[in-house]
Amino acid sequence: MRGSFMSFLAAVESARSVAVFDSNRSAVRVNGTRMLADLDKLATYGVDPEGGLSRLGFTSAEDSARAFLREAAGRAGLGSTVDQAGNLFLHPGETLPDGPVVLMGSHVDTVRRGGRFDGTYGVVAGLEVLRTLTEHDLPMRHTPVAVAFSNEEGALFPYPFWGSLAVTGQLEAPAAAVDRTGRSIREPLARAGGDLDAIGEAVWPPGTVAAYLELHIEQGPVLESRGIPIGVVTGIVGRTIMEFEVRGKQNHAGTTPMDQRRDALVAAAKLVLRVEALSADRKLCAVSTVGDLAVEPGQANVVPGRARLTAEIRDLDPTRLEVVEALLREETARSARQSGVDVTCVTTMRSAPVRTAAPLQAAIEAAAADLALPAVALHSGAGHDAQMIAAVAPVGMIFVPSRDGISHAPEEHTAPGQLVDGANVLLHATLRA
Ligand code: HGY
Ligand code: MN
Ligand code: MN
Repeated sequence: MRGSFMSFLAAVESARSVAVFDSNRSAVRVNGTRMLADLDKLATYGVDPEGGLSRLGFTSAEDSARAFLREAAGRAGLGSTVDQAGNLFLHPGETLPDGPVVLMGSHVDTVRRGGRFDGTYGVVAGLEVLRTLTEHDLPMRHTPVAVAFSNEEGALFPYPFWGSLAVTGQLEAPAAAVDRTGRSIREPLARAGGDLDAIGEAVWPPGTVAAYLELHIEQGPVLESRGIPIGVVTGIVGRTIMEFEVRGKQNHAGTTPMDQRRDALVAAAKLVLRVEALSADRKLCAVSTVGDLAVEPGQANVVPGRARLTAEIRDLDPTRLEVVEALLREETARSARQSGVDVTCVTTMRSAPVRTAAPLQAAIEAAAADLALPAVALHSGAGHDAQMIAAVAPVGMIFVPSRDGISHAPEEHTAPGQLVDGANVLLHATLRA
């Protein structure tokens, strides 16, 4: 009798402690003021006099931003580690745990004249969640770790997703990596704390990451136009980048008859329109862009002899990307023959579309519901480190609205309250991961 009364008391006590534990967990919130102050501070690194931030990967501006993150982590009693690929990890304790970990993060490098939230928000929110979990001493199944992946944008060293490719063993020929002027990545990587000769050691052993959660601004118009604060990302588009070089014949602009020209820029201009038509008119892929074009020698009185341009295509369907890439090569070769120019084409990047993990989508939805924040499922038209990590671990992504759908531009903006809401969803999704 006494035994059963004691076990009844024990059951009551245990139910009560579970209830207290659960209410502690569900009541916990990030320190929004602290996180927003970190974002403000980070917006001071890489200010471009022409507007926005030019905090390109592997530059001193990015080094300063990363130093600030390490200091902020240190002030919170957290440790920091840089791996051979230049990825920065912030973690409880002195050393990076072996795993399994729940990883939260993104990148702090920007495009030229980019915004202050793309990538940086996910890293700062990851740090804030880590600080919150530590302060409240909330037990977790897996150790939480925040990460700033190196060179996600690839704006200076044109190897986008450098850091996330390295940790997943997908980085090809890193030793040959150079910027557009031919300068090796070796020294800038070393300055960031990496080591080109040992970069293979950055690869994560299987099972290291139990879950990867990336919080990011949407960078598009869906959430704002629907008035919904949280996006649950279901998939991320794949992307193919091709670099074309068009060689014509440099000649005098006054004396060369129009029917005797081999104008590299005119041929390149036709290619620009062909790339646009792939998605805009022919609907063969979701979007297609020429984002870079250089003309040589670039003088008003010279028929251009050489033009270089990029073509970037994106879609959720890998087969469509393959078909469009092959078609663009074939049609460009045919058109070059007709125009009397030579065209070479190199595909410099292919990233596969990915689906996010259903259990993490569910964790994000449940976290938003607990916080009474409406959420909607959507896919990402932008690329993210999550896409690379999906090769080795389950990934989940949370979006918050972008004002006017603008990103990769100085006007990029998300309201402070929406930033804090997103961070709280990250916190509660992490607690469920
Ligand atoms: O270009 C992208 O989609 C990413 O922002 N790097
Ligand atoms: Mn970006
Ligand atoms: Mn980004």
